[in-house]
Amino acid sequence: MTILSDSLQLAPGDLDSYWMPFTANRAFKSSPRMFVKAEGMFYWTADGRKVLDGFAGLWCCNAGHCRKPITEAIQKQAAVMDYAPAFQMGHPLAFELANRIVDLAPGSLDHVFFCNSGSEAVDTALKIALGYQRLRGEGSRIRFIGRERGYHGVGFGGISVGGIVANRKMFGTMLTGVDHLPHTLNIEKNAFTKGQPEWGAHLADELEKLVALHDASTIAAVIVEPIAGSTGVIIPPKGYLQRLREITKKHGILLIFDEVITAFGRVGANFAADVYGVEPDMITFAKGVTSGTVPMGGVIVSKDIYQAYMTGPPSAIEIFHGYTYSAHPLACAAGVATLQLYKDEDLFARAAKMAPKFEAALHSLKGAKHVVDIRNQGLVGGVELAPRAGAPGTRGFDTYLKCYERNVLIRSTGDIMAIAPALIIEERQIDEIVQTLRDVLNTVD
Ligand code: PXG
Repeated sequence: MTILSDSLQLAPGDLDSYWMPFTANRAFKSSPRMFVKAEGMFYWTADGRKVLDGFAGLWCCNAGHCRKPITEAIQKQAAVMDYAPAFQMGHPLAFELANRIVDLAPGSLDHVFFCNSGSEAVDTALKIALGYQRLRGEGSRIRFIGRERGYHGVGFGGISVGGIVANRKMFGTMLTGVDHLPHTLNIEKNAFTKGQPEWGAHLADELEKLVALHDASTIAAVIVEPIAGSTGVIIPPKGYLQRLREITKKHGILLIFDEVITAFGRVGANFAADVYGVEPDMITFAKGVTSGTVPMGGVIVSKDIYQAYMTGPPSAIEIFHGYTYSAHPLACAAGVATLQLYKDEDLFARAAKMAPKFEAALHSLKGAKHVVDIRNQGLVGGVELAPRAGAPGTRGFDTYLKCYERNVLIRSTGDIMAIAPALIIEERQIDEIVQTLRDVLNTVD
């Protein structure tokens, strides 16, 4: 059998069947951008260009591409045992991976529920929260609080607590009983802040207002990304997450950190919870756990939450939730090998060491054409451009395309350019990304 990636040649019509996600399908198919190979910090395009990956795929390939220890572990597992039933059966790698994740997790977060994506992780965490409240006799706590500009994937739970209009408006009423905190981005107050902004901790107090409005006895959980990634790299103001923690604790509300982007080294630590010194009740993860090689996601829950479920008769199923592919053997093999590679190469510390260099390089774009703000933490960077009058997002997308044409992959989200390279990035590659962006901005109107 010949597959397209063997021949690399596409006949007219080959692109028709695939309905691409979050993509302008017709524009793409009239001018496709196709990757066919990846290694380390690079992709190769179908027409043979080598592209520096400044975005770790989609925030996920934290160890770099096609790393041997990971690809070999996946290959080996595929040949030894392709699949094992996920319900009422186990396989050793699932337990090993859970143990390793718990070893990395903060404080009392000590059990892991596996699923296959960030979206599933979020829906799982929301369901665990509702069940937990009910099990402890607080069954009236059925509301969730999310945040404006939050992205929590595309399940009905995730879009309900999320705060992106385009992701919500087409899809009906979603979950009811959801309210939202204000987002924390304020360019007037905080433009060009390196790391955490000084201004904005008080925005967490808005949670008190929502509690006053709905009453604590109706609220199950608050979910936020410690750093909002998809909506343009919004770094939490100093003290903000601490305040959310205090208020949730005071009112018996669970706090969920959605760390799908920020976990596993992205911010120069195991989790953003470590960087900001705040321990939530649950952490959702995906992406970096397998360095993007095999789909996997999960929820790390506190001892207290797990124990609340372990109270019925031992023969009873404790949670009626799970997926055919929860803890899939290939994903677990990839996960174990990935976490081992992070450790062997000390990649989280490497990211922390590289972060000041990344910060300095990014902030050298202050004064570059169109740039109105720059934000960063660890190896996450956002460069916000002024929008074109009447055409928001187009300047960002043109910038993205032009960087790609110059062999650098970053990402645009509206008019914000997001940069999040693999943790193996070299200094000169950071410089190359930033210089390319600077050059491109000079050519974009
Ligand atoms: N939560 C967060 C915080 C995320 O960033 C999800 C949940 C959903 O994960 P899945 O695996 O279901 O896609 C995400 C995903 C972008 C971009 O360009 C971001 C994501 C995915 C694709 C693109 O910002 N985040």
